[in-house]
Amino acid sequence: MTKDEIIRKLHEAKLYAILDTGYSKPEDWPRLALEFITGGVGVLQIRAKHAADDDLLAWTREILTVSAPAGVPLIINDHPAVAVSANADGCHVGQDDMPVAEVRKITGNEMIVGKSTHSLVQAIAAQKEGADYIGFGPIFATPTKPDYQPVGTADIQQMTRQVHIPHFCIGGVKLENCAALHSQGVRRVVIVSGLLQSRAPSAYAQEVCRILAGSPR
Ligand code: TZP
Ligand code: MG
Repeated sequence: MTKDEIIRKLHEAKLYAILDTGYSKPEDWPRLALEFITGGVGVLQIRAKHAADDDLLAWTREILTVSAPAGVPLIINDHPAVAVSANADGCHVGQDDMPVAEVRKITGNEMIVGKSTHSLVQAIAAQKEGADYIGFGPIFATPTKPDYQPVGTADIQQMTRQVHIPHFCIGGVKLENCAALHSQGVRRVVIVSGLLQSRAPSAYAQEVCRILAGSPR
C-alpha cells in the first residue's frame, strides 16, 4: 500500500486490533487476523514484546498474506528494521522509544509511524513531532498495560479539537463500553484483550464498528 492509501485507511478505521503475544499464540494469528478483518477491523498491529527479530519477521510476513489483499494496514510495535524487512505498512512507538524522526530514518517515507500518548499534552506533542496517528490512553485501567495511570475520558473532546491526525482511544476498551465512549466523542478505538479473548471475534468486531459508526441497528 502507498502511504496515502495507508493514511486514508487510518482515517476510515473505527477499530484497530493488536495481535499480542500476551493473549494469543502467533500460530493462531492468521486465523484471528482473518476473523478480525471480516468483522471490520481497519488496522492491525503485531505486538510481541519479548520475541526474537527472526520470529517477528516470519510472523509479520505471514500476517501480510492475509492483511495486504484485504487492504488492511499492518503495523509493527517497535522494531522498525523488521517492519522494513517484512515490507509492513508501519511502525508504532511509545513515549520511551525512538522519536518519530529517528524511526523514519529507518523506515523511510513510505511507511507510517504511530505513537502512544498518555495525556493531552503528549497527544499534541506527538502530532507536532510528525506522527501519522496516535493511540491515546489507557482510557481505563487494564492488565494489558498495568503500570499506567488511566487517563479517563475527560480530555477526549479537547483532544479531538486539537489533534487532527487519526486518534485511537486505547486501554480497557470493550464492546460493553463502546456506546458510552461513542457518546463522549470517541470515533476510533484499539482493542487488545477484548478481541483476543472473544469466542466470536468477527461478530465482536462488527458490533464495535457498528456502535462507533453511530449507525442504527
Ligand atoms: N497502550 C495503552 S493501553 C494498552 C496499550 C498497549 C493496552 C490495551 O489493551 P486492552 O486489553 O485492550 O485493555
Ligand atoms: Mg514500544
